[in-house]
Amino acid sequence: MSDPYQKKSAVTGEAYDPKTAPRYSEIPTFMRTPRESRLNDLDIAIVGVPFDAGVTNRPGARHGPREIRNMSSLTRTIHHVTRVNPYELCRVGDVRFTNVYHLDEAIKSIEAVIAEARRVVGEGPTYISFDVDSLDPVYAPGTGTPEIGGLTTREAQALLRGLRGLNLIGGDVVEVAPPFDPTGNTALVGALMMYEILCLLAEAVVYRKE
Ligand SMILES: [Mn+2]
Repeated sequence: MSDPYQKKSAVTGEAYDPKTAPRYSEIPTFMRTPRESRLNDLDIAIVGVPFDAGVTNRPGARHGPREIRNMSSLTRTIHHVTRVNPYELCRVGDVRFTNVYHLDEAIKSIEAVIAEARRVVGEGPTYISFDVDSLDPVYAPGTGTPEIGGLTTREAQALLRGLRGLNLIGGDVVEVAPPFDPTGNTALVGALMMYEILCLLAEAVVYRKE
């Protein structure tokens, strides 16, 4: 079996094999995917939006994408629970953010939250936005608006994994603010939540093609 992570740039055809280099080397990209300059030929584009002008008090999340790129080198190719390999299913790239950003703007049991989310979106095209401040600050202190009594990382993983099979078209992770994240743990958590969403998206892309 060929190495599913062995890739060429979908845009330029340039050979790219992140596995040949140590994780801490090379220029960091999201999940060590090829860095692309345009969306053509990609199934899933990962985009970092360095923006925090809309926060109520403490800016800093503009540094988030770069730090998440760094921490995301820890993610694996194959999801250890679902066995999904998004890079085998889809062409994934880290695409430069160039557009102007337009700002717009309960704890039941996790099962109930999942059921309600699935009921609301049904079969329709669905976008997942994951705010890292939904997590308790013990897991994610590096954010502009920490709130105690938040979700655990385990609950958040269960929640995201409960969204398998939806008609997903995109997703994001917001509010990772490195200036308030001295251990780097929030960036790590952000990277791993991004990877959960990437796996969900990859399956949705394949489902729509079939
Ligand atoms: Mn928030």
